[in-house]
Amino acid sequence: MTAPSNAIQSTLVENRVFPPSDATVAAARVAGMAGYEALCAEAENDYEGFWARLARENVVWNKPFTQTLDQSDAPFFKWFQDGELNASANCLDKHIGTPTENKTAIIFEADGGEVTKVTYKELLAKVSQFANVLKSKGVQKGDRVVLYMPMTIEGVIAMQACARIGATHSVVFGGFSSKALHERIQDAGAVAVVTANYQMRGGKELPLKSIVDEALAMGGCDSAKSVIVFQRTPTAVNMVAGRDTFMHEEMAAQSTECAPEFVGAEHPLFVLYTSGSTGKPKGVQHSTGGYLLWAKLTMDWTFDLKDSDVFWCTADIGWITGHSYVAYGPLAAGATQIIFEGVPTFPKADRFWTMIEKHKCTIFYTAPTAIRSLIKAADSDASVHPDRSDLSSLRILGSVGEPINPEAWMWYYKNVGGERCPIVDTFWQTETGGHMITPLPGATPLVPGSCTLPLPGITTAIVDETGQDVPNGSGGILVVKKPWPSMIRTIWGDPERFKKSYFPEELKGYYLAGDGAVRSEDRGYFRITGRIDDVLNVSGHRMGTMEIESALVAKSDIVAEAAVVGRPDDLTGEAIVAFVVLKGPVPTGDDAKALANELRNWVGKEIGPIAKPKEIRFGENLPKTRSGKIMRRLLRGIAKGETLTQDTSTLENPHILEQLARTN
Ligand code: 6R9
Repeated sequence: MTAPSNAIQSTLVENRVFPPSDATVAAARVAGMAGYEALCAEAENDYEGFWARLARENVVWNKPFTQTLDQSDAPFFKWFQDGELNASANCLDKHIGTPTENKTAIIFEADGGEVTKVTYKELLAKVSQFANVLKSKGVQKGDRVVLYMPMTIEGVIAMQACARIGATHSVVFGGFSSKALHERIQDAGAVAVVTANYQMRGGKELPLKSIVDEALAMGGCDSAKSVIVFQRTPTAVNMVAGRDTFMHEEMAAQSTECAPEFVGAEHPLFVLYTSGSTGKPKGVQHSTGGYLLWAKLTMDWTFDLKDSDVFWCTADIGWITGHSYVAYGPLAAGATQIIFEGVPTFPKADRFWTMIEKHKCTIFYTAPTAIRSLIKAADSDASVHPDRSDLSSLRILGSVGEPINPEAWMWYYKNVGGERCPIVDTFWQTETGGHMITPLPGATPLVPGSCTLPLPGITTAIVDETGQDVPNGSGGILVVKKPWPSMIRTIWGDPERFKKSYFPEELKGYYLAGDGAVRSEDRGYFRITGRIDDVLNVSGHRMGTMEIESALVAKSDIVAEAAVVGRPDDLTGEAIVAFVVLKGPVPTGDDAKALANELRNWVGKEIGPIAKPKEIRFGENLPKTRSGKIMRRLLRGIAKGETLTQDTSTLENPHILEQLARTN
């Protein structure tokens, strides 16, 4: 842990407060601060009773639980342990026989603009068919299935089908490389892989199946016996006899009924890999009961979901936001949701705005990085400005993935929300399963750039390195003091790493989020100041610096050593800067450019395009302490273009700094 840095800096300090309108408060599920405070008080007075009540009211249990929280093996907390349920039954079967059964569950808009809709009843039939396909392949309760899918209804069907038979899914984002995919298939010990022949992105057909073939050919994936391929485009792909089959052919042969497999509340619903501070990605394991409770309840609380809403979360199912607020939360809450394939800038940078108008979206949830790029696009081309679309259907806006700077917040508020829609700036993580700190649209007065206050029952706090609370106004380490139902259960196959990463001894058993934060002196509102570990946030995607460093040094024919740091970036939040020591001489001019390009592409192949460094600098060495530690603090300064005024007294090789700064 290092001292929190103020990673995202803003030129505009916005002190205005935007309280919800009286009408919004009157119509809200959690009405006004009094409503919020009443829930907080309930949690404070009887923590377990509070969660037990919510779990009974929001989750359908096949067998009710009798014990709410088991702390006997902390930090391996267990929630609702003797209860039994099925996540897919909670998202689909629950609505059958109610008016929701014929409601549109998903409005899917493809990259090319084609729209497909499914009702809850139709979705249940498809999920059941695919669940039967998985069973026919021998997939059993507790088995892991890796999904490498595009953003389509079929992606959600595959996730729900796994849940239906009690298999644990592990979705790998379609932008990851074959090597990253291989590592995840192997770590999870997956018995099957579900993929598509291609995915469509910005009018281009990008391969998925051939990447699965490459990953499986790397060896050590013997557990993976079948590959099921969704035919997204007509283009043919190589199919391995006896291993690969087409999703539509398999589904056509199966019944539309499949009884859900009931599992214990702690049964792993999914493992989702995310970047940590070491080179190896962590398989974040989530439960079924506690996770589902929070996915459903935060739909109601944070988004104030009503039956008439059309909800749109733009996240990909490859990330946690796409798990909680595409694949599970909206369905568990009976919402109509939009899913989109492609990018916000194709065919033009007004895709979001035209889709909101066309589908009469009421709740829109996206990432600051998307907003910033659309601001830029609208500034240079008035025809893609949100004012060209009718956005009057919107009533609530959301933000997730990284701190939203006040300028972007104000633009979003004015130009998208018409100064009418509250913005819920939701702070949370892969590990937290769902929202942690966020305004409630009908309660919390908003302050741009602040995620405001924790949800009821969520005990976030800011502490120093010894776990002592710091006063408001002082920055510190963000922790969660008490366990909560949707928290990470363990790191798949590595319980020791789980304990060390999230419950370090010096923090008194608190959950360490890995972010720095500060609370405002007047309201006690939280503002996240950025990661305090070696994790970068590039366009809302988490990337471990060590992961990128490992990829660079894996190019062992030319690279001797590498250090990766983040630098603030107006568009992507943070940008990746790599300092590289080559085995040969330090290159200059065109040689340096060519080598930098080669290394960038190499990293793209090793991890995925999102991990490509924006800038690569070469030096004959890296700044190191006398004990040989790389001084990243200094590298961060150089990456930002700061003049070298920092303390370099512990540095073994101070001249190296000038060299690295000069290549600027
Ligand atoms: C949901 C998600 C988690 C990290 C987290 C923090 C950053 C997410 C944020 C935010 C400030 C917000 N983060 N939401 N920072 N304000 N509203 O993004 O999960 O991919 O695991 O990233 O993202 O740094 O620690 P994940």
